[in-house]
Order: sequence, then structure tokens, then C-alpha cells
Amino acid sequence: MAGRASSVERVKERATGLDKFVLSEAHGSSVEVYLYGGQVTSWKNNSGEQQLFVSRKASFKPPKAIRGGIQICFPQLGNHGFLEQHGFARNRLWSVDESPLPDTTSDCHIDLILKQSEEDLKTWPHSYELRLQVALSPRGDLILTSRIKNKNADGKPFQFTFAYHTYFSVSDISEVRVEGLDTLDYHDNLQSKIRCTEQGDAVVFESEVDRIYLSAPSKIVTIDHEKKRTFVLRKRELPDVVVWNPWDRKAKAMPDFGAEEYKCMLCVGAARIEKPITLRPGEEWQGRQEISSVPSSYSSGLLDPEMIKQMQRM
Ligand code: TA6
Repeated sequence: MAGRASSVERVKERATGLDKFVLSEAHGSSVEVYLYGGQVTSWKNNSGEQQLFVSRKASFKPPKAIRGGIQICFPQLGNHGFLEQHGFARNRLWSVDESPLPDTTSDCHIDLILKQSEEDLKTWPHSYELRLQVALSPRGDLILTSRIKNKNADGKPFQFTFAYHTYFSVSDISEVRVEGLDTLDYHDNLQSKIRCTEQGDAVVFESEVDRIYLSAPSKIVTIDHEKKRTFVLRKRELPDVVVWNPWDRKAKAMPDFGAEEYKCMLCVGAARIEKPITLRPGEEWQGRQEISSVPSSYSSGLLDPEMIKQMQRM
């Protein structure tokens, strides 16, 4: 769209009372991100098509996390010790970061920050700064960059795990394949996290899948055959990949999830789980997830040559 400028608008949503930012990139793509949870809940391509899944039964009332979009899981993924499931970052009110990343890849971005609260210090006794930059590229790629700094005055290091729990919108889960995870080991949450090895040349979905793939390549593709669309996920400093579809039984058991919605969503997100990060005071870690969508079609698992060429140019 020649002549249009990018914009970032702060909106107080009447229905939920929550504040969100609407990023509109000059070429037509857009993103919405709530201060609650620092959570992206909408990512539309240059044609205005929604590419992320948010449950129609999602709760937008703290302390429940919004079911869908891209949840920031910090200081853990999972439910260990005294911390709530997937840590507290997705259940807290973030604020605008007044000292954002100096170098940004796009003029269409927003920078948020979360710091420790008195309440959270009781369960996780550390001072930190968790920064999130949400940016849209001119092509409509969605780039999330997180920075975590140890601000402990007592000299104590801290350890954390992290994930971008990303809910993609798909047309029919039974027609979706995830490629790039072949031969990798993974922890299977459905079998008490035992370590398994991926045998297939792609991950396909015929029942509940709940896995953490370890030390995955920097590029993972999720192919939606029905929609002829491929999501390309690229990641830095996030070696692992969370893959989850609840399927029918678990879908029915979640109050903030429609019984049939498992058919039109898939979680594939960059993470750092197996090897937690340890930061000493003053040290900072930076991780990044970039997602894009390209047209695709495949038969017998081969991607069409045009799509491969497009991906190689990325
Ligand atoms: O995707 C990994 C996972 O831990 C699954 O086991 C499932 O529980 C999912 O996250 C959703 O967790 P949530 O706490 O958001 O309901």
C-alpha cells in the first residue's frame, strides 16, 4: 500500500477493560499485543487474514492467562516448585519500556517491560527486568525479541527457562505437518516426560501431542495443506521447540477452550527448557522468535520448489 505509514495505537478495550497496542504496518499487516501478559493475541497478514488462534472462550480476566496468541512463559515452562504453571509473566500487567532496544528491524514495533513485584518476590526472590519487543517487518513477519537481566543487589544468580507459547491458527489439524524436527529427541509430556526420538520425517496429528523437542534447527516449518500456507518459525538462543495440540478429551476439559477448537489450532513455539539459563547480577540474555507465513502446497511431503526458493531467500 504505497504512501501509507506504519502506526502504533494504544487502545483501552471496552469489553475487557484491558489496554492493548495495535501495530499497523505500512504494507497492510497488523499485530495486537496486550499489556496484560505482554501477550500478542492477533497477527494478520498483508491481506488482513488472522494467523494466530485465540479461543472464543478465552478469559481476559486476570489472573487467568489469555488462551491463545503468544504467551510469554517465564521464569519457567511447566509447573515446578512454588511457581504457577508456565511462570507468572503471562499473568502480570506489563508496562511500556522507556529504554527500548536501540537497534530495531522495523519502524513498526512496541517495547514492553516487566519487573519483579513484592508479591512475586515471595515465590521467586529475584530482581529482574524482562523486556519484550514486538515488531512487524514490511513483509508482515512477526519478530519477538526478549531480554532478561538479573538485577539482584544481593549478588545472587538466578536460573530460568523460557518459551514463546505460540498458538497458530490452522484450517484442519489433521492436514498439518511440522517439518524440521525429524530425528530429534523430545520429552513426551504424555508419558511422564520420558525422552523419545522422533521417527517420522514430519510431525503429524491424529491424537493429543504434547512434546518438547530438544536442540532443534533454527528454522521449523508448519505446513497447513488445506489453506496452502506454511508458517516458518526462526529462532535464536531458543534451542527447543514446544509442540502441543490438546485433541478432543483435553479440549473438553479446559473451561477456556472450545470442545472442537483443537481442530483449528496448533502450538509450535521456540523455547529454552532442557538447558536452563543462569544469569549472574548484571548479566543479560536475549532470545528471539520470528514467524512468517508463505504460500505453500505439498504432496507426498515435498514442499513445492517455489516455496523452497522463497524460504531460502529469508
Ligand atoms: O504445551 C505445553 C503445555 O504445558 C501443555 O502440557 C498444556 O498444559 C499447555 O502447555 C497449556 O498450558 P496452560 O497452563 O496454558 O493450560
